[in-house]
Amino acid sequence: MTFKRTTVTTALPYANGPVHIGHLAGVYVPADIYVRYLRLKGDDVIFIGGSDEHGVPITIKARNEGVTPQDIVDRYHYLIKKSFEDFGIWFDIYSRTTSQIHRETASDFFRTLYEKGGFIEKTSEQYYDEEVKQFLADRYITGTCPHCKNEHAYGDQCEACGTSLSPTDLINPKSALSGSTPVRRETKHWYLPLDNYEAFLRQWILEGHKEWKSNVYGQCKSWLDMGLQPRAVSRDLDWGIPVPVEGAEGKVLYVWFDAPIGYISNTKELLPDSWEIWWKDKDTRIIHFIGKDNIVFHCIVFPAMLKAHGGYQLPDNVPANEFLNLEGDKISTSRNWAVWLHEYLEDFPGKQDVLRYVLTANAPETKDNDFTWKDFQARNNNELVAILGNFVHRAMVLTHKYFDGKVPPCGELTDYDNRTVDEFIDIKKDLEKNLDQFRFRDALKDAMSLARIGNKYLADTEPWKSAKTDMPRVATILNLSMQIVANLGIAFEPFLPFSAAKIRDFVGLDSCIWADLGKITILTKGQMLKTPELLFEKIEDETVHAQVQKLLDTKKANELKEMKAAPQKPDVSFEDFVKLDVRVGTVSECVKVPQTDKLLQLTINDGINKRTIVSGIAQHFTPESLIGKQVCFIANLEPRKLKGIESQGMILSAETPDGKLVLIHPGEKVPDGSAVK
Ligand code: B3M
Ligand code: ZN
Repeated sequence: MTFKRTTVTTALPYANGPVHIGHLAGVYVPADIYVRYLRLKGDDVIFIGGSDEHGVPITIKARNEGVTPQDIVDRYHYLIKKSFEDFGIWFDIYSRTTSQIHRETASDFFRTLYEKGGFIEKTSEQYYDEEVKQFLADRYITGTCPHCKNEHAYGDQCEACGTSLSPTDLINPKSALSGSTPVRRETKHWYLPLDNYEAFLRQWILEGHKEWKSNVYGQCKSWLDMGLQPRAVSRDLDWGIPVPVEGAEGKVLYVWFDAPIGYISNTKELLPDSWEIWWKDKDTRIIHFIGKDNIVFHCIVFPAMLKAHGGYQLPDNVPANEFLNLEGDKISTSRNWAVWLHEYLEDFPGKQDVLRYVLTANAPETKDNDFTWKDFQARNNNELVAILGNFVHRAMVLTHKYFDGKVPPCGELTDYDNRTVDEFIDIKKDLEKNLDQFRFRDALKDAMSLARIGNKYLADTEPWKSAKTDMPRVATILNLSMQIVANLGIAFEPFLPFSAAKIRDFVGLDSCIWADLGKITILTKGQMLKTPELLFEKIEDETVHAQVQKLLDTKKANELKEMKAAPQKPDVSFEDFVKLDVRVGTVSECVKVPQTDKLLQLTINDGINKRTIVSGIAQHFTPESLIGKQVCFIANLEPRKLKGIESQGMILSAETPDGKLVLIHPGEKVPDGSAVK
């Protein structure tokens, strides 16, 4: 198939949190590799990104923080945009779905479909909160899961057992807005009759796009085999783009209706006069990079919308990835189980390419994959440092040593030299094939093989040996080596843009054109090289241990958060309560009770006397740490003997859910003997 230009889009991330390694690995790094490759080839390409700023989760976050949804999206839009820029993911435009142009574009799109009779109007019963006078989004309804009896299930899903629910499945539903029991009320919505497009979609995808990745094709097939149903494209919500027809007050476009139109709006914003050729011309190829959870929207719903509208090209390919896990667990924003891009850059400044490398080498292209810090370290040390960095550095150092840093002249090539060049060109072809077919892991392996060829060439030709006898041969070897270095400055440009730019700078290469890859005449004789610098540095054990520790701390914090307080004991009467005599005293002495692990013997100044209390807290406090501290104690507990010592009371402490003890102190110093009431 021939085409003249390519429109590349990436999923618009929700602007309700920062972006993490899962986003990069799944969508943005592969898209960026692809776009950089097309640009190197001189193809006409636009790279469209942006934030998705509508939807219920944003409103929930805003409500929890007591700010407006606009505040939330403003905060995260700029943070996300900056993270992408920092990692070299350079969109032609990164805009937002709250822009005016998007509002108009999405509105017009809806109106066109509406006027063509492309929707069904349906009235159905939905939950309504009478206190706050609002229909409730599924996420705003909680109740008991009918399957596992978890009492905190949401109207769309039970997170305890993973079942998808609809709000009416919940037992004892409650509104998350007011806590009241919602009532059912009729509401009208517009539905896109996907079933009408089923035959067309079957033909277009199942017959027409057998070349799609098998995970994408398979998901489409199973959706189509299950049969498509009409889907509501409006919601009762006050955050979003108003439904632009009469009688739709208080209703907005469903976020998944407006978001993909965002690709078009952002193109319009970028190219007000020529945007149409990028979406409507039949010689344009459209590629959507997304994660697997977005497949149905990009392969089924959005194409049906475009088809219903008319005039638009459909995507040519949707190379969706599976998910990246982190150290064996699913990445989760709410559980803070992630490596956030902005935090990574604080801990590893200047090491964008290391992360890009690891995420590509390990990309979840065909199945879910795991990111581990150990693998990160190993790939950096054994691959980037030992192969790519090492070769570039060695070739530069040798050229400085023998030729004062100038590219030496190339003499006659030996058979071995020619075989090396041929092998290089063969790998280039493989690399191209992999890039063309969205196999970026394999493509990166090919690029690394090119660097390996360089290392092997130096090791086999041993120019330091010939230096004693045959300087013209040394010149040829180092000329060819430096040509390979320059080639790597091109080959790695899609994958490791920062390092590739450094390589090109080392050798004074201004242009970077894919067609030059494989040529051994890139550098001219006499060209001055820069002083060699290391491209990558070893990552030490301590560094990765610190990252692992950070995650372990997160895990611990999550576990504590999830631990529930013990159920309450039966009620006691006020009369019973006042029988307890609780007082403040100061610990004047404290020793461990011999031959026990748990017991401390404390002497307490209680304002009248000194009294002895024996307490089972030795595993939580050292005796010295308690001396001089004010504590609260029960003064009238019946004395009892512990290990032969009479204990006259009991010290009060709080016990955390994981069993740690914290002493109860008065908030400020009070006279000993003060009563606690
Ligand atoms: N915001 C979902 C996501 O971030 C959604 C993608 C929209 S693409 C048009 O996974
Ligand atoms: Zn459940």
